[in-house]
Amino acid sequence: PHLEVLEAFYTHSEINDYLDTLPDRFPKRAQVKQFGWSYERRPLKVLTITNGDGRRNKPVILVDGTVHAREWISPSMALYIIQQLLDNYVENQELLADFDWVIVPVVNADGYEYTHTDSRYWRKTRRPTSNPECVGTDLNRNFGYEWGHDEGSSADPCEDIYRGEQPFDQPESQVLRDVLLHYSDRLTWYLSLHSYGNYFLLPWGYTKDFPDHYQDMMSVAEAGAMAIIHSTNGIYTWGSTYYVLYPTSGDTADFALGVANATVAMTMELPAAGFLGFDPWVSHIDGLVTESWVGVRAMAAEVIRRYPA
Ligand code: 0X9
Ligand code: ZN
Repeated sequence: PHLEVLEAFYTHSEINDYLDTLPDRFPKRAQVKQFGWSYERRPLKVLTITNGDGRRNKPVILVDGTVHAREWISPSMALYIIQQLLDNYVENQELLADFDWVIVPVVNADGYEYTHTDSRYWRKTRRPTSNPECVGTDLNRNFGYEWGHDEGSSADPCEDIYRGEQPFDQPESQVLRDVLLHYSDRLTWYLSLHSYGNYFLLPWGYTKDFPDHYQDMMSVAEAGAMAIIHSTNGIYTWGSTYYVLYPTSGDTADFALGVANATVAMTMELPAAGFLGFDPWVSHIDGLVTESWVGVRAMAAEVIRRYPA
């Protein structure tokens, strides 16, 4: 069945069921692979979208969602991107001519499920820690590039930015690591969907130094921000995570750039909505995802223009 992305928020199993329908509906263009399981044994699925021309090993745009459980607009946005590329292909075919898209709508499956059933503002995973009082690790502090700095992460299992005992000691971060490394020989753009704040955040998170090619990444972010500013009511800020937001160490974007060889690595903080910012109403989804798509599409076009296959 088709998922009405604008009409509801969906659970992890509903999203997985939907992903599984796509290869049947788009046999030449959609492929679903399972890269592993969450701690509570939920299957973690990865969707690959191509234009079906049969050309192999095109450069890749890799998008993930729901690294943080409570950020519900993130999976909705991942699903909206999927539908733009599959159902609205005619309008977006230039985004798939020379690039393949790889989409992981829900990374933190257990945490996301927990926000539906128990605790709406849960952020971390659901794996127990060394402290019997406190559950869960922040996947966005658990990645193995410059992991473990006290600036930008916490060693305390009760904190929301708990980094884990070891890098990649969570099955979900292992899965995303494996996906990133699987495509690391052709990873042009890594985009991690979070909320909230209207930011395009670039590495590094762990240091105030800037990476090589920072200006090129800034140009991509600027293209997204300008497109949104010009054609919607939105407004975005872009720059290094360390300066624009706060220091983070062991996050996915730093790993994508530092280890997985991404040309451009970015965290997109989608807009706030609802009571605490993480909890848009269903009626907000349409405006949020259509505005955000303007930015994502413009950045994809800029990536394709700057880094032609
Ligand atoms: O703190 C985080 O993990 C992210 N913000 S959130 O409010 N969604 O929790 C920001 C991480 C940004 N890091 C990099 N872009 N390197
Ligand atoms: Zn987040």
